[in-house]
Amino acid sequence: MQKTEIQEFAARISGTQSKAADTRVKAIVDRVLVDIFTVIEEFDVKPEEFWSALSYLTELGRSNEYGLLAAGLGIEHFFDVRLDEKEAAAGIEAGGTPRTIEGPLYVGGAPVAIGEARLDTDPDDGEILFVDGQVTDTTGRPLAGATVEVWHANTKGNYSFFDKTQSAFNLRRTIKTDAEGRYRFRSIMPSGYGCPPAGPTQQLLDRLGRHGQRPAHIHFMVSADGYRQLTTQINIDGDAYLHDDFAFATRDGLVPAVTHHTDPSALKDRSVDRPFATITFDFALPHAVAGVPATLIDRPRAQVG
Ligand code: MBD
Ligand code: FE
Repeated sequence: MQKTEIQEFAARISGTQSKAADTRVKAIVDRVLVDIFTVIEEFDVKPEEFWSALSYLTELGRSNEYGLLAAGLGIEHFFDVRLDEKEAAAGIEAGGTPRTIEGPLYVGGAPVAIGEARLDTDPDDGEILFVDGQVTDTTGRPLAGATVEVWHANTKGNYSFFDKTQSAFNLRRTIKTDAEGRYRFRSIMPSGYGCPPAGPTQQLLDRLGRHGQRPAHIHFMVSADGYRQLTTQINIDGDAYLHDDFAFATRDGLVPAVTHHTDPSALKDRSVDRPFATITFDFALPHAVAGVPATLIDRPRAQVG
């Protein structure tokens, strides 16, 4: 089909000529159809290839991997970059901790603790990890009573809830900052995540000649009244995939130093019987401003309790 024929056909399908209904949906469906028809023309897509693509999407839904593919195709990161641009254009104060993608493995309803928590409820012989830090505004003023939600994978790279061998909320907690805006937790060092090897996301990545690995990381959602909510992650320095993340989530400012401790007196001070690691990471939040798109995205999330 010629370009003008494609445009006329798409316009009939999407109802752009008819009475209003949802003009935004019409306009987007129209564009998507023109783009699909154009791809079919330019690449001479065979009907067999098209129906196999539909089967792929069916399987993607059946496997609950749409969110995973969105991360792997960089679409979730793309939205981060756009929000950064919108914030800059709106004059949001500088100095806030960089955002990065939420990913598909958040679960709402984790146990709440004041000031400090222990995240590892299940046995795991991973390295003991202590993380602490302070939540402040962008001038360094502490934010007491801020909410720090944290979640991460175990040493197999798996997340509780999605991995039914783990107990509920293993490696997931909500910590309220103390009077000085501080939070701290004990956990175990996570391993990097790998896409399910037999799943549809990895299947497409294979066809692109890409791996489906993420560097070891810890997710956070930080919020305080009057400030912009922050969704971010820290990466574990030294990971082979640190700057080769299949989800494109590693950003400057999100790779804190990891200190390993083996000194017997340090073990005694922490009341542990084996070597451990420490990470300090502070969060700075800009003030909330009316008229700027929200940072916390309204999207389907698992919620327990
Ligand atoms: C993860 O743990 C993750 O953080 C993302 C973005 C995608 C898949 C698994
Ligand atoms: Fe993750």
